[in-house]
Amino acid sequence: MEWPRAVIFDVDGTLVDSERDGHRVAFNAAFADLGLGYEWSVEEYGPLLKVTGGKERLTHHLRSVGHQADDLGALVRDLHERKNEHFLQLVRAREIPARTGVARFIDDVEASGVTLAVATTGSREWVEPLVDSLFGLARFAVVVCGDDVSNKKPDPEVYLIALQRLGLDATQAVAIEDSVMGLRAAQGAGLTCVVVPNDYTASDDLSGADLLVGAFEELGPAALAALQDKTG
Ligand code: XBP
Ligand code: MG
Repeated sequence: MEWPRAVIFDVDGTLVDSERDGHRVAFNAAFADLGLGYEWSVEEYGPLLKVTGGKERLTHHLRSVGHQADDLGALVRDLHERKNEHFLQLVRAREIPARTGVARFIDDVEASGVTLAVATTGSREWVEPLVDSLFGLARFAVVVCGDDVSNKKPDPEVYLIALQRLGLDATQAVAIEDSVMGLRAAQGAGLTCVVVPNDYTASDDLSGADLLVGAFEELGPAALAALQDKTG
């Protein structure tokens, strides 16, 4: 397959259905560990996803509720470490599922000789075990995480690093995303971007996507190749 040379996958909401019953549950368990009395419902967590990065999301929430702390940064780091440990327990218990159809799509893309990569805001400490348990980490030539960037999505930095490590320019790869923040990051890096929305992101303004599909079952190597003609 001549084009694309690589497909770069987002993680949360794209490779995995990880937010509603995963990160959100883990954040709530971390709040409970410290007896803070906060609990994010399924409904209120959706808008919070517009703040990318777990630590940034915690900081945003604590400031928005006027939480008084001597050292807010230390509290956020403690909560986020606890959250990631709770999330890793869910990963080990295989409670975080792959999105429907994505494993087959990965198989088909890989069988076409296309290089696989990951570009996520998530923390490496859980990204690697989760991707390994569901798909096999070694299949991904490059894995760039939130730890590796100064600016998280919608900043394009994570995708620019992925392209640099792949040794490709933006015209040679395609990004697969679930959200408007991810779409902006990918297109900000000059990438063609396919969006497969989910329950939390279906209401995002995804009109700028180079291809918008309702499910991974609608996506295959041929659909990707056809994008080259469209985007030139
Ligand atoms: C989604 C995010 C992440 C996760 C939580 O990442 O914004 O912050 O919600 O993970 P993406 P961390 O869609 O780019 O994969 O707490 O590890 O940040
Ligand atoms: Mg995502």
